[in-house]
Amino acid sequence: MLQLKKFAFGWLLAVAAALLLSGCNEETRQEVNTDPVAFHSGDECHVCGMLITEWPGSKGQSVNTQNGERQKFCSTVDMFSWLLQPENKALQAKIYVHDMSKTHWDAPEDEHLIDARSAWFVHGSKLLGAMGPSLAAFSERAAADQLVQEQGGRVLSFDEVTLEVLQEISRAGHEHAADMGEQMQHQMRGDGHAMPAGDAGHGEDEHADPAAAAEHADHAEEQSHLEHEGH
Ligand code: ZN
Ligand code: CU1
Repeated sequence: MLQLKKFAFGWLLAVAAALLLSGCNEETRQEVNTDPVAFHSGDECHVCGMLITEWPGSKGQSVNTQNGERQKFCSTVDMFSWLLQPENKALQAKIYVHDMSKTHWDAPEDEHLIDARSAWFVHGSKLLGAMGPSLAAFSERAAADQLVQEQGGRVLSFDEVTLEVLQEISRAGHEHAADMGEQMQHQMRGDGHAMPAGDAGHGEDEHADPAAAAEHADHAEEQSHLEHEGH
């Protein structure tokens, strides 16, 4: 009899412990906050390390829905280049980007972060983001179409942004950096003559060149005025 009681007690303890444990798990799961958070002045891009808020254009952030881990990105371009890596593709994550129909290209406001998976992206417009050529994000297809009409490019859904698209962007970025380098050399020489093409900018991360990067920012500023006329 005593033996049986002991057994029953032990069993009860085991059940209680199991309940407690599962209760704890339940709680940690509920604690994962997948809402978007603000970008702060010290935030660095998870991909390129640039200070995110110092650059124009749609930015991105990712929240792992399992463990709450967050990554922030200087641009939608860097966000996709991270997201499309094989090890991150299967990630269960909430992804956010700035809706450029609601906020200013130069300094996007975080209250206009939207779900990236249902957003539209304009690839190939003249708008320059943190990494040069951009993927401008919009909640509404019509707003994306409008940017294409004004500035060229084409509209892509979240799933249509592939590694091939990122390669096109990176190629365009290098050409852009090369143009910039050439222009600057012209300016420094003080002549308008064509010069041996030189390989300025080629084969170099354009971020390594602060002068070229500053040029990017200037251009993005000019262009953002166009974008905002209608608002
Ligand atoms: Zn970056
Ligand atoms: Cu960057």
